[in-house]
Amino acid sequence: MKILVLLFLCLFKMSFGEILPIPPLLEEKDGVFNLKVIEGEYEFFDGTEESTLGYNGNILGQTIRVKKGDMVEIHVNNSLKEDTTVHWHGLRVIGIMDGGPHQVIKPGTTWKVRFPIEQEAATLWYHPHLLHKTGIQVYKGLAGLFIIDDERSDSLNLPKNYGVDDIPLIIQDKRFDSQMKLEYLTRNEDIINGMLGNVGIINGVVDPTFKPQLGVTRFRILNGANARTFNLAFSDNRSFYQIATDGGFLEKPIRRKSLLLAPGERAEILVDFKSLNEKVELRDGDYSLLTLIPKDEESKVEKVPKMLNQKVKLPDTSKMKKRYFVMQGSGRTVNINGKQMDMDRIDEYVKLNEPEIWVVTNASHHMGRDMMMGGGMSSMMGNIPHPFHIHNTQFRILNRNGRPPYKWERGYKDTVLVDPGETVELLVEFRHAGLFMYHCHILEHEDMGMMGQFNVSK
Ligand SMILES: [Cu+2]
Repeated sequence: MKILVLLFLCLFKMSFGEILPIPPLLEEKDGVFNLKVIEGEYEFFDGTEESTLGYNGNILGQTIRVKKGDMVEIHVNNSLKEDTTVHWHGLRVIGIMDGGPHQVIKPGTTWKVRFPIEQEAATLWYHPHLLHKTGIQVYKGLAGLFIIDDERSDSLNLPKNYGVDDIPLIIQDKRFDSQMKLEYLTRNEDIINGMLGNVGIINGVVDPTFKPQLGVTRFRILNGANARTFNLAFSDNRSFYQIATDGGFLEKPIRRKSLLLAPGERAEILVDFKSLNEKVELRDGDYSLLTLIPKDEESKVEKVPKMLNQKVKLPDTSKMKKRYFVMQGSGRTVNINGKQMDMDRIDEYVKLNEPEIWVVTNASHHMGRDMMMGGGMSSMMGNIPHPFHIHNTQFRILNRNGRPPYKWERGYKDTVLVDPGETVELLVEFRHAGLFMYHCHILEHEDMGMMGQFNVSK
């Protein structure tokens, strides 16, 4: 597969080695963030124009950056010929502002939301969530970052210069045919695995190059792929520090050599490039996603901070209500608790501000994590890890099959990868009322019905 891809790349002489584009920060106008959903034209490879979708551009979206305590107003204008929605993934907001499948934005109309930012500093994102159409709309380009700052993130000695030493990486994969035209759901296995690509894309570009300063660089990594879980590592096996999970900073940096990131998940990492003499690659398996070349410039940050966030104190969970979710089925039969998504059915009724435990099981049987870009792609039929995402909350992972969660997943999470045969217990709490979704973040699974609705009220 790899050789095949390389052959394609050579034949087509791609935009290879292009400098990593940084999604620009979206500027407020009269106190409003304006997003226009547009149909674009975009060349992933020279001379192969694709029809894409973007927010205020041909592909992806500008980065929305806000501060805890802000009242934020966003207007989303849909200039497409089809419906869309915009979901603020990871954000705690009331149901009608959540941007799920009920908040349809009709062609030619503008959806206006206004909400306070009440949660801590984190790297969130936004993307469409239209019933049965999330997969294709994200695949065609709709995804953007939503960054929250707070006093803590401002005061920590971390790289903070956006686009210089604080680098967003939206990692995706797309599949191109022999003519390098974009494909979507053209194979039977796509229904089972979700849409896996044969080319890695970062910030909309194939195999880009980035020149980090010589010192500590921060990467805010989003897995914005439809279905692929990336196992990220550097080609020289250098270690790095994970500093944040989906919903905020970890208590302290965790030293790691690889980072498994499922669709929908984010992580922030610090990498020290002081010792970078020649190029190093950020890879998934042996597939190179991003090439890093040293820049002749010192960075301002030389050290990794010792502490990042308050100590996590979990409440006594022994008497909390437990709610059970079993992800099962495969292909067109994927479901949760035997039910497929129904817009007219509310599956769970949850009390506002009352912490409870969600017990989430992946009822597939065998281990099947051979998903790397550089690895085989055929061996995951059926027994697929499912990334479970819950709207309107940042939760804590209490345990995996009864064992404590990994050190690096003890921060706030909104998406958790559940392996076949695994059960995870999540401490959830909802601070905003309304109707929300929980679902698998393999977008084709979501589109096929692996989703349910819960109502939060007093
Ligand atoms: Cu799934």
